Amino acid sequence: KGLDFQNEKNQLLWKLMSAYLDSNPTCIQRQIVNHIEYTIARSRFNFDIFGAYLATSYSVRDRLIELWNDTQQHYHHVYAKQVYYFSVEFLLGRFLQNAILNLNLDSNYRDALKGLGYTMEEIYEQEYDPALGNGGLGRLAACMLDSLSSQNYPCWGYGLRYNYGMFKQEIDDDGKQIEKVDYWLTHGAPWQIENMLIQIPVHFYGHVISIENKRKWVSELTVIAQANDIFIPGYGTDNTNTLRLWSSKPSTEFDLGRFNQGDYYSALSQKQLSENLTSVLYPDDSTDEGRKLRLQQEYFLSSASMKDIIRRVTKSYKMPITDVPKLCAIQLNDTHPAIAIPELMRILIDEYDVKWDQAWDITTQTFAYTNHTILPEALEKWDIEYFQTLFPRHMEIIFEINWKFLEFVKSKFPNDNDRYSRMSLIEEGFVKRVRMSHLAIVGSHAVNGVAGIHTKILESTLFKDFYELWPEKFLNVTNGVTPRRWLNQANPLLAEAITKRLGTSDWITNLNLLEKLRNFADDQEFQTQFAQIKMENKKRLREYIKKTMNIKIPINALYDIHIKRIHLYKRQLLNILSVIYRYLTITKMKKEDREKIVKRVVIFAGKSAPAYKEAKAVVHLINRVSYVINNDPTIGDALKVVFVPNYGVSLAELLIPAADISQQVSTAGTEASGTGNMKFVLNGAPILGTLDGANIEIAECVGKENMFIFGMNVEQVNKARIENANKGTSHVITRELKSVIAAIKGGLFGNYLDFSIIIDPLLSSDFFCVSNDFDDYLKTQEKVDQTFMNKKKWNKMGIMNIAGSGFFSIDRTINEYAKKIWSVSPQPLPPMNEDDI
Ligand code: T68
Repeated sequence: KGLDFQNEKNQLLWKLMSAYLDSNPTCIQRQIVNHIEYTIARSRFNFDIFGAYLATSYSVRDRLIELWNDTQQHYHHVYAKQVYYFSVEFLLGRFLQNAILNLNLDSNYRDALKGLGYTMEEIYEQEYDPALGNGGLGRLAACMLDSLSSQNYPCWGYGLRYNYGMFKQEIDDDGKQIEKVDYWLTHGAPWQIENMLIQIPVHFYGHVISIENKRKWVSELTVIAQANDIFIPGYGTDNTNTLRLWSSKPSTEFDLGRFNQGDYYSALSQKQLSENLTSVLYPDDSTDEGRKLRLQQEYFLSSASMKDIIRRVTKSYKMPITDVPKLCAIQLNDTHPAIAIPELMRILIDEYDVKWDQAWDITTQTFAYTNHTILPEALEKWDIEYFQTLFPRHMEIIFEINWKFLEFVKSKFPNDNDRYSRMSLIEEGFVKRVRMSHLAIVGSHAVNGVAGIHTKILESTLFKDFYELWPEKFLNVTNGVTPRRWLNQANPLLAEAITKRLGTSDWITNLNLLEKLRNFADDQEFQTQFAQIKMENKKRLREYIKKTMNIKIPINALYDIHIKRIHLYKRQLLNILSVIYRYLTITKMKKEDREKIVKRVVIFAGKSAPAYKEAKAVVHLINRVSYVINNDPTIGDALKVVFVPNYGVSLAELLIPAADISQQVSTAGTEASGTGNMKFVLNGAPILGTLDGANIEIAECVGKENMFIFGMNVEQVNKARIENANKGTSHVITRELKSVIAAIKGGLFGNYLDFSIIIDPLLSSDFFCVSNDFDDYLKTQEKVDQTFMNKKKWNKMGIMNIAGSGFFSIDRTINEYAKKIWSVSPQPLPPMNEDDI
């Protein structure tokens, strides 16, 4: 677009490029082989499968670069308002297959590679799955990027390029989790392009001076933010957006301070620190360990991204800085990048001479904040002293924001001192701390929760004061997942069957079309097909488990899958205790009765934070139980327990399509939304779960009769917690639970002391109400078995789950953000006019 095709040189360049990017298999082979030789410098006559994978990736990347250039030029041309998604985590999963499917080049590449002696599947398996995120929040960010591109929204993801992703989880001989470093870059990173033109200085430490009535930050340490770009293709569109990940590099400039004082070695060690800034992702899901480097990482991301955006607005678009809100919508993925708020204020006021009030309007119109958790331990707070040392000017700005904010609160709620101290951005106490969530709320024009119940809890408890002040700021945007990866890619057999039934593959971008499957829920033929596909997926999983863990699991069993981060609130403990109960029951059965029961394979996967003792004990217990049960010859195939190590996106793609049911059993009121739940439903696996997070909305969409709901609701949990704390749990503990605890205490699974940290609390205050929900959980498990025996009913339930999952498409989520928060619209690339060429 905008190219002068009368110009001979342009014509030539165009022809060269078109010839290069032709999609017939011979052309693709030529591209691949050329990359073997000229990009990875191997002989084209001697390339192994890893080389083939790398070269294939480079050839796909060439196409993305092409589309990306066109897309950026187009956005620029129409002065598009862009979405900026700031997140310390992007859990992308493997890239190659997704890119090929989105570009609709599957069969072309399949044929090309076949000619070169490889299958697509083995090439895909070569790719290392980079773990640049902890869990739900990071994976949500990746789903959002897929949808933004697929729906032609102009956007940038901004994040950090960690050298070490999430640790690699291994299980030792005793069943304990051990952590191994994950230096993922050694496996090749063909998707990243280090853009040497984009290097942005980010400053730390120092002090603030006044010059002519203006404040100026004189920093002491400068670190360079190096851009690494990953191009994000959309499904069935040419629009290609960017994920820009910053990595840290020492700057070559010498900072003032230490160098000037001649303290060469200490200054140099400061520089080395800056090289380590983006070294490691902190492996904490829903806890804030308050580690110091983390705050530096957060600022590094926020400052570099903010400066990059302002450069784009003022230098590329050549628009005044006051136009930032017209051109940019910045979404904060939790509070981790909330320091971008004072950073924008600082740039506006100190560097562009904008007056405070106008700067504040610009800032609040630009930012919006998504909260992902109500767990108090996950709410970020930073010691003022440390904050002040690192960012003296930002601290001043935060105090000023706070002062003006509290004046405003006072005008609305006179004489309410308790309220002022509750709402202040600064927590008073033995150590004063900055409350990042308050900063994010005050500095944003929109605050959202990620599921209906979660938003209600935010409004009525955690952020009640803010909701009373600004009810119009709060809204709910229920999470979603991308059907591209989580159905079309992960479950190709089911995807194909759906396309056949509906007579169209449009459901991939319009998931509500799945509703039409309700008409086939009773259809014998479709039910059989559904069951066969599930069986194939189970075989695929069974082979993986055999190959990687040498555990044999039966195929004609109910696959019951519980996969997510290990956390007390997610209650893997509840599950494993009920598994023990099932085991004890089976051992007491007569042989002939044993053969009649529904066989169960209970599968767990998930990582515990390395320092989270209770979660580690849960992993240990699951593995000990698994060893005992799987090696008990009297049990046979009636029950198997598998803990699959090193959970991640690729494993999820293998596990989810093979599930008969999924476990979503968090204590009501603790899981903000959950997104795994949606992926299982989309693949036709009913939920065994509580009325928590998005499970509630899933029940509305698929029908309660198509789920297995159990346990207390939020109100009941709140009451039970008080009772448990006051009286202990002896009044709710059942005979069944007692027998389970007795077995653990008796040493059936090893030394009780290994597990007392998680079992003892069940007998006292039991904060997560495992004892309170245990009985109903067992009864509901019983119902699962009963229903499974009725194949017709079971298959119908599965199909009804798929049919009701349309609402949980991330495309619906993104459209809500776009309309209600960002005010952005799709900007599809205009079709190329052949006459121009
Ligand atoms: C998850 N949060 C929610 N946090 O737990 C989940 N926290 O219910 C929700 O579906 C999902 O977000 C998406 O909205 C997280 O994943 C973290 O990963 C995290 C990381 C660092 C510090 C705190």
